[in-house]
Amino acid sequence: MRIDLLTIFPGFFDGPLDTSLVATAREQGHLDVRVHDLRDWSTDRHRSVDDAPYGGGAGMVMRPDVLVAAAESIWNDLAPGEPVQPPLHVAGGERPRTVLLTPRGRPLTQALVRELAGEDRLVLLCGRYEGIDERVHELVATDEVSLGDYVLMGGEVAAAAIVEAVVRLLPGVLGNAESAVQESFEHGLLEHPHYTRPAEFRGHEVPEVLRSGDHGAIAAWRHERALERTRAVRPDLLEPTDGPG
Ligand code: JCH
Repeated sequence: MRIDLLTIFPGFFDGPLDTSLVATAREQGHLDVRVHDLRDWSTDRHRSVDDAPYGGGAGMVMRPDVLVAAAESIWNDLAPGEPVQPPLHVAGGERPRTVLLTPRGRPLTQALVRELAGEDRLVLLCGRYEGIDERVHELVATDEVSLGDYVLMGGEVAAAAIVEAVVRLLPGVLGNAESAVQESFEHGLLEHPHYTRPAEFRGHEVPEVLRSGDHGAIAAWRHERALERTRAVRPDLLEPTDGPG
């Protein structure tokens, strides 16, 4: 899969993209991630990407000209400033899935992550300031996604979350053992508790059943603990119509 990230803080992604499984996925060729500085599509000598809001009010808004130009370049695999031929999207097809991170978007769920992981290409557009000109929502975004009901300072943290969640679903990225575990977690319950050595630590013991070698009993215990935890902190997940899919 190829993922293009558009941001005014390209350095933000140095950590997330060079760490752990994401770094390995890139080295092994499962993932081609490219980070682009939105200012490269600015046309004035100050490289500005924002402007004052029509109608007044505090703060600044991201400009549609810069963001639309950036998206069109990326869709067509062109460098900043290279002219884009009409019809202004990828020749011979649809534009790639282009996700605008925003607190007003559809909440990120494992179901959406699975859907995004099935794409050949993703474009993740990170705004800053008080928001993004509405024409960018209309002309660029195929999806508007929120990380959750709280306000971040920009889209970068949400984009990094999408990259991690999507990359671990790419074929070949997780080993077989981890993939099998993942399937069970995707059935809509929170995780059961995990333990490693020692069997007793500061007076806290590993439950006897986990040391029994009885795999049926272990599976039943884990399912009970998962249900218990889900009931306590996320009862909404147990509603048949309202789960993560
Ligand atoms: C963002 C901001 C006040 C936005 C600018 C771009 C995503 N789940 C989630 N929370 N926050 C975001 C997000 C994504 C992109 C941007 N901001 C800051 C500040 C706003 O209005 C209340 C909107 C926040």
